[in-house]
Amino acid sequence: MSIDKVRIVGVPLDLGANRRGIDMGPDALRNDGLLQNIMELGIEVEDMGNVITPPRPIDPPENIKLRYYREVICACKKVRDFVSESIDDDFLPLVIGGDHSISMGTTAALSKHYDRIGMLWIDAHGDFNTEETTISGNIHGMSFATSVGRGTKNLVGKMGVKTKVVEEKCVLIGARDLDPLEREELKKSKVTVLTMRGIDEVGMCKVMKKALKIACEDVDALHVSFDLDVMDPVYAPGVGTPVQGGITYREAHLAMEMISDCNKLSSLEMVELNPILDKYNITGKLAIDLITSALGKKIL
Ligand code: HAR
Ligand code: MN
Ligand code: MN
Ligand code: MN
Repeated sequence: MSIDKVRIVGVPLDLGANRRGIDMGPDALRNDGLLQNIMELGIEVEDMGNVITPPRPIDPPENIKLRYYREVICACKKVRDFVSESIDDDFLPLVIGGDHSISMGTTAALSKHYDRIGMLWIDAHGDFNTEETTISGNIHGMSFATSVGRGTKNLVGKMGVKTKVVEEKCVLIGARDLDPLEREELKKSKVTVLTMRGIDEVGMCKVMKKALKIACEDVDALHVSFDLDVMDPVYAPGVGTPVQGGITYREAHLAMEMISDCNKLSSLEMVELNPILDKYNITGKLAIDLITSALGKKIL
C-alpha cells in the first residue's frame, strides 16, 4: 500500500489546551513548505485549508474539569467529517494541529471506516485522563482515553460514532509525564506503554519493532498521532507543554521511517506545534521532515 494521495486539514484549535499559540500551528507548517515537501515525494496533495473552530468564549468555562468542551466537540466533529470524507475519496488524511484534543474527531472517523484499528500515540504525556481524573481540566490531556471509549458521557459518544479503537492495539511511545491517577489508569489498561526509560534501555529500533507488531498486525488501518512534545525540547522548543528528557531528532525519524516501512499507515496527525515558542522555525521544519519520513521519504 504505497501512499499516493494525501489530503491536509488544519485545525487551529487551542481550547483543548491552556496556552495560546497552538492555534497558529497549521499555518506555520504551510509557511515552512509542508505541501511542497510532500509533493516532492511524488504524492498528490490537496490542502483543504483550516476547519472553522469556535471562538474562545468570553465567559469562563462552565465545567472546569472539562474546559470548553462544547467548543472542542464542535471542532472535533468537523475533523471527523473531513477525515471521513478523505478516506471515502481515497486520500490519506493528514491532520495538522492545533491541540491534541482534535484526535477525538479523527478516531471517530476511523471507527466509521475500519473495524480493526491500530494506533501509535507518540507523546511525552499519556492523554489518558478523564473528567474524573484530570487535574487541569484541559481536554487535550483526555483525547487518548476518549478515543478508546473511557470517560464520562460529556465526551465519550459525542462524536456520534462508537469507537472501534481498542486498547490492545494501542501503543503509547515516549511517555515521561503522567498525572498520578492517569498513571494508575494506564497501568490497569490494555494499552502498551513504551516509556522514555524503555527507549533509553533498548533503543528506538527495538521499541518501534515491538510497537509496530502490536499496532500493525491483524489490523485494517494504522493511525499515528504524533504530539511534538515527545521530542526533547532541544530539538522542538515550539510546543505547548515541553518536557525535559525526550527523544532526539534521529530517534523520531527512525520511528517515522519504520512506520513508513510497515505499509499500513492510514492516517497521520501532527499536533501541539506552538510557533510563538519556536526558535528559527526548527520545530515546524522538524514536523515537516517527520511527516515526509512517515510518508515514505528515504535517505537512500
Ligand atoms: N496530563 C496533563 C493534563 O491532563 C498534561 C496534558 C498534556 N498536554 C499535552 N498533551 N500536550 O499531550 O493536563
Ligand atoms: Mn465511507
Ligand atoms: Mn498529547
Ligand atoms: Mn503531549
